[in-house]
Amino acid sequence: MVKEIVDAMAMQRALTRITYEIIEKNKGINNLVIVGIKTRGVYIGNHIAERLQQLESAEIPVGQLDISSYRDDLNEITDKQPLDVNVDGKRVILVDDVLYTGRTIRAALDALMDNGRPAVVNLAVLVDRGHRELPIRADFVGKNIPTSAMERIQVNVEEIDGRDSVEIE
Ligand code: 3GP
Ligand code: 5GP
Ligand code: MG
Repeated sequence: MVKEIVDAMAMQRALTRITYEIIEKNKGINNLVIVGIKTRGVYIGNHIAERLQQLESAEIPVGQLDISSYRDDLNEITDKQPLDVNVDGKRVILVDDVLYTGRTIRAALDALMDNGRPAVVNLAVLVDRGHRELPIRADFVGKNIPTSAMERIQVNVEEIDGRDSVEIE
């Protein structure tokens, strides 16, 4: 059974709220860089960058981070460049679609640190579904969705899935 819990409108509002929170916490947008974790984190990061542009009239760089070679539970070896943006000395907003065990974020932090020394790293996620296995939390959360381990959250983004929504199955 699939149930839609966040529709396009609610997703837009959540991302707009997160954008305001980012501006408030960083006292502006000076030195900000968004780093989206592939795949859907990148699209969510782009949405936030668009809002920042509308609200603050400034272009924020959006990088893409591929953490596959940094995971502790998968042994994927790639020779691809994991990060395509400069984070040295920047205020980094790391963006992912779903936060679950926290292992992806742990890997993402490793990948970031291998590519420079960010001044600050904050985490923004569209959905926090609980079940953390590491001491990691998000600074900006679109929606907290308590789940059982058997449930799956499906995040749909317009660019890949043809619509913006969050479903639980
Ligand atoms: P994403 O790369 O766009 O984030 O992990 C590969 C894809 O499978 C992810 O897409 C994610 O959205 C989706 N997915 C759904 N449920 C799970 C899950 O329980 N674990 C992981 N790792 N991915 C899941
Ligand atoms: P973690 O590493 O925190 O366990 O999981 C985070 C990553 O796994 C996210 O990037 C996300 O893509 C994926 N993930 C884990 N659980 C889910 C889920 O229920 N739904 C979706 N869409 N992605 C998930
Ligand atoms: Mg993801």
